[in-house]
Amino acid sequence: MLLTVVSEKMNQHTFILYHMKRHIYLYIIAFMFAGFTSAHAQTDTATYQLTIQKEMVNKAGKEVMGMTVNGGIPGPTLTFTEGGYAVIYVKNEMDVETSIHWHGLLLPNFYDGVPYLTTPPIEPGHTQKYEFPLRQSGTYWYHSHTMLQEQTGVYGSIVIQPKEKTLEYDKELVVVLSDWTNEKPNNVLRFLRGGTEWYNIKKGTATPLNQVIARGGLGAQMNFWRQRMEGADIADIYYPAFLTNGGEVQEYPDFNPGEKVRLRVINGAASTSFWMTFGGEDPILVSADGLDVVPVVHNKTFIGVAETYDFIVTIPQSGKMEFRSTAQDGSGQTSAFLGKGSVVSAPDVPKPDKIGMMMQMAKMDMKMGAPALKFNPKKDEPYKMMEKWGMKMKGDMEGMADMSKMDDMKEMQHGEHSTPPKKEMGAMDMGKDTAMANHNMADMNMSGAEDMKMEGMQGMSMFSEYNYDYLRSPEKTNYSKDLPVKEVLLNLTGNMQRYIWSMNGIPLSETDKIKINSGEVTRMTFNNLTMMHHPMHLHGHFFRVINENGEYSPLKHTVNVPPMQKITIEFYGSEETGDWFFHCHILYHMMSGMARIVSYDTPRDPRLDEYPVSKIIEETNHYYSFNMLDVASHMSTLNLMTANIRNQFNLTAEFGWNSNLEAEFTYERYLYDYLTVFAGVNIENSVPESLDEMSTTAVAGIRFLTPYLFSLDARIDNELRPRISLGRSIMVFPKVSVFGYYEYQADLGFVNDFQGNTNYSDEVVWSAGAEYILSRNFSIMGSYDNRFGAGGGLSVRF
Ligand SMILES: [Cu+2]
Repeated sequence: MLLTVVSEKMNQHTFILYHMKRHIYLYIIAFMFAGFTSAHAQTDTATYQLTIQKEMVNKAGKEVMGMTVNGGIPGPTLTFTEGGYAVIYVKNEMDVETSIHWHGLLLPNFYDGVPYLTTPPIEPGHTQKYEFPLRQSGTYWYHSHTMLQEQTGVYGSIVIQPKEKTLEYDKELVVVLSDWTNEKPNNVLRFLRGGTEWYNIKKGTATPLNQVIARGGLGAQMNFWRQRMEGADIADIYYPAFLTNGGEVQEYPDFNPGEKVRLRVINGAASTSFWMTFGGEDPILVSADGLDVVPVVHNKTFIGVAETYDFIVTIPQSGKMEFRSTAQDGSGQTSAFLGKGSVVSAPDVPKPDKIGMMMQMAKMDMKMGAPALKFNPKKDEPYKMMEKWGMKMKGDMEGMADMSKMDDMKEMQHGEHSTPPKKEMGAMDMGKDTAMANHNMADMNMSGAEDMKMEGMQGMSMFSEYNYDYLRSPEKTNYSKDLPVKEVLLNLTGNMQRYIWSMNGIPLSETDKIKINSGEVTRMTFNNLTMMHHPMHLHGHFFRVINENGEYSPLKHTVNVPPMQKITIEFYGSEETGDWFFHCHILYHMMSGMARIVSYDTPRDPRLDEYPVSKIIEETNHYYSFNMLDVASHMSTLNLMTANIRNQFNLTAEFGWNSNLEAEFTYERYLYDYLTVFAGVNIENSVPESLDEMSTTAVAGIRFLTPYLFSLDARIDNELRPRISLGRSIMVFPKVSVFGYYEYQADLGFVNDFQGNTNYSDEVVWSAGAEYILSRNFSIMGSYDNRFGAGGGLSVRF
């Protein structure tokens, strides 16, 4: 049967035949319309040819190597008609493998385009044919699903026109939003793994201690540090440009005053979510993730990574309207202008207040720092994890009890509500919400019980501007109550310091598939235990995002889960074959383990025999290297580190110009986020200030990240000498970090005690210093080390 599906001769008619065996009712329909279908199958086929190439492109002031589709970034818009048939040939003219995933389309599993999981990769020089019937209409997109290629340009739009037009408008415009880096995406991920602070400094979103103290946030900062968190976080990566259809600014003068234009907006960014705002008359939001919603006037609208929204806008009588997309962290924006004349500006979106958020969150009853890596990944205990970490809902319930929100809250407790009820942000009071929230954060000065209530409220309302309550399906989307329901709880977990992302404390590489069944409703609850938003995308299905519209909750393919919030989705097991990918659509999170395979547990397609699924799983567990070299007047230090999710290799060498040397190689294994065991070899000069005699010892011990973020190292060497050390670095001013290190080694004389003396000796090493960060790769540093003395020099990160 599967062979029939791939047959070159396949058309819609055979597709229906394929389904006949599975559905009797479909059989009857197919029989009735068989003649009609086959007669039209040929004429409704739209064929496209896409060619992917490596090309030098200049998107942000610098020529860099990008990947283009048919010579462009983004690639061309593929236009189809609902009920038709798509045939797409994708040619890979690059020297590396690639793939194309058709994001949001309901299609046969084999054509979903996730390499090694559902579809063979497109090898260099090869062309792959994709073909599928078009079962839906709306705005969708396509992108490479091979590692980080999407960041370099492999994405484009898909428009499927409905069989019958349901909305009134004059013209259409497709808008693909994206983010652009001049760095190689692999280097971006490497630096994130290395714990770089540069991206936040570069974008002005770092929150150094002096600013935190100036805001009166030291207590909140201590609370965060105690829970091993640095602070609130919105986006990790610095982008020199955000793009609208491939440019920072786009002009579309060919629209006339009064015309109604359907804007089909797609967020094709690798890791950036945007606030969309519109100049002139408020737009009407008409569809979300390709599917119609009850039209609603809605100006400032959030678009998570991989989501799509359609709006109908009216071109102003005089001037050109601005459609602006502001990066969620306020680090940049991109605009399209529709029409001619003077600019009718879109409203500004205030920059989020990270310190304010941190202060507000610190007041809430919640436990942060859930592990991204569980001690025992074989033991999946999501409910225990939810109880232990995150927002303490019970407290919130009590706090809310007399605030006339009880009914909503009860529903929420039962998973009926994804996000807290709130006043919908109208188009008119745009920006006010944020301003008010900031005001509350800064001026909270209440007493006792009232304070507690407010904390509950604010805990809920803090991220309420991200809820989906304005999306209402025109038709009921709920499932029959008679259907069996399978509950799945996924705590979204992550570790910012190491940049590891996972679910339930388990990254993709350490877990099995999530089993789902045909004819069953799967109800998934996402409980975000991290400081970041995660746009979760399920391939091959639409799911209900449960919101205040109950039975009319909207259907989506991607849902954004705000920090420390819960969202419940439901979908019906309607696809009968195969495994589907399910992941956070922030590319760097997906590539760091925040992904799963959702499986109907059907036999694997034999066409994938040569392409083991382990390949795509291993890709999320690569080794990345991060190195540092300090060259100073008193000493030089070299740190080489290479790590995947559980394993790390370190080579450290310190050399003082006064002839002191210490070098060490260790292998280290993460038992969970904060605890590693390690073993290795240490070499140092045995007589101070002389390199004549070196002593080599084997060392073994543990490293532990303590509350308040101190790195503790406790070890013993083969002469049974224990040693303990503690280190910490803090950004105190913008670009300025201070660091300190203390080490104590005791020699209890257990070994080498030939004379019978119980000679006790000890050794203390300490150092302290400061560093001024110049760029991603360079810092100026000065330090004092009790072995090497004082000095200054340059730090290089590479
Ligand atoms: Cu994520």
